[in-house]
Amino acid sequence: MKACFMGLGYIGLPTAIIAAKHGIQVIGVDINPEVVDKTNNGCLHFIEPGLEDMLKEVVRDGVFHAALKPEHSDAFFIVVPTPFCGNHEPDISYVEAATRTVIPFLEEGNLFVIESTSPVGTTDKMAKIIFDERPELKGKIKIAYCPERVLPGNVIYELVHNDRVIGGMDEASVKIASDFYRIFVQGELHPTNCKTAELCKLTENSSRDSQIAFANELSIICDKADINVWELIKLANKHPRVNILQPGCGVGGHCIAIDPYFIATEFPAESKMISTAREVNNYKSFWCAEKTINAILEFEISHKRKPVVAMMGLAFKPDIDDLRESPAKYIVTKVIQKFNNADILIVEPNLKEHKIFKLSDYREAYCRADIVVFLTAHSVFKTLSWRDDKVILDFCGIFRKK
Ligand code: SAJ
Repeated sequence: MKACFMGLGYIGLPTAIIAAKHGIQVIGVDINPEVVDKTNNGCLHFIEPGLEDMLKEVVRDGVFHAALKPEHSDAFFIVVPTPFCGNHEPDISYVEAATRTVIPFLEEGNLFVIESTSPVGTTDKMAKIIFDERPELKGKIKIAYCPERVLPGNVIYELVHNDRVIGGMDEASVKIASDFYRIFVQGELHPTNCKTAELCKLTENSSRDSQIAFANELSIICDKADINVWELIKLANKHPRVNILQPGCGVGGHCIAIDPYFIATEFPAESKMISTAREVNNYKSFWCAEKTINAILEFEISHKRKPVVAMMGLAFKPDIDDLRESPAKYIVTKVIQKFNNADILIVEPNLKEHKIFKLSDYREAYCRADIVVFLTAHSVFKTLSWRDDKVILDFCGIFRKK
């Protein structure tokens, strides 16, 4: 069995490596020559615990190699990004480009799978592109959509143990795709059609976005009502059928902050709640920036001097170094733009340096600051003690006080 993975990013590379570890001969393809070189040298181009050792092993054993072009294989996997354009419309041009690249290498009996998060109908569109160019392959290859659902930081475990949805163009495609994933997936494989699988992936992330929006909306209500939102949610969650998530300074990352738009732009009239959840979560970041700006202005008026401000966290979620779509980064940028010559200390303990922000040590910043703004709930911040002599804006529940 030989498999070709198109895209060596956060999902494509780990999946390719796990497949290679399970006896499949794997070629990983990327358009970036640096990624290809690094990968062939056994080096990861992003952080994922445990993965680099596995990469070194499969490269050394000769079961995996990276290249700029695909090769004839039994199965092809499209695992490239699907970003969105300015108006939040999904951009499937990478999926289409990768599909067009593999078309000349497809042969009778092959399996073609899309894993990239995609708007509903993408697999059908790619099938049409394939058969327009290679009509002789109609009915002779199997086509499926099989989304991933792993959490960065726990990818090796989740790739193997999570259940997967296998959406096939027909029953035979479901069967052949399931046979492939069964080689390394210990979770259950759930058969369906392509469109349901496409919407299922978008639904999972939209569901989480909506649940976080509920928590974020509660936090704004509680602020106005002078109620501790952390205590409120803890108490409400004592109900056997209530499970409210935690508020924060908005929703970031490359999945939850993006995927709901793939439903909202395609079904604008129908997706009221999904669109509103996006608005609520975006508004929460704006609200946190305004709160910070007001706290600085109030301090200036009451103390007749500018405060030292510590902005605690830049990453989009706790204990990672990933700043993509980060609400914390957005808030820090807004505050700096407003007070460009103020004494603002920026803290991100998971980064050594940043090309735009000058970073400070978290203990020093906490000690020096008059106003402390907690944006990301990094574990190290929880080692700090509450200080009554500081203005503390705790947007992510470090101290869980009002
Ligand atoms: N967040 C909150 N409150 C919470 C939980 C999260 O504000 O109670 C925020 C985080 O701080 C972060 C954002 O939500 O800014 C997203 O973080 P996350 O940990 O919920 O999710 P991601 O983006 O790292 O990964 C998600 C996962 N999807 C779901 O949990 C439904 C993951 O399983 C997917 O594979 C991934 O998206 C993806 O690639 O689609």
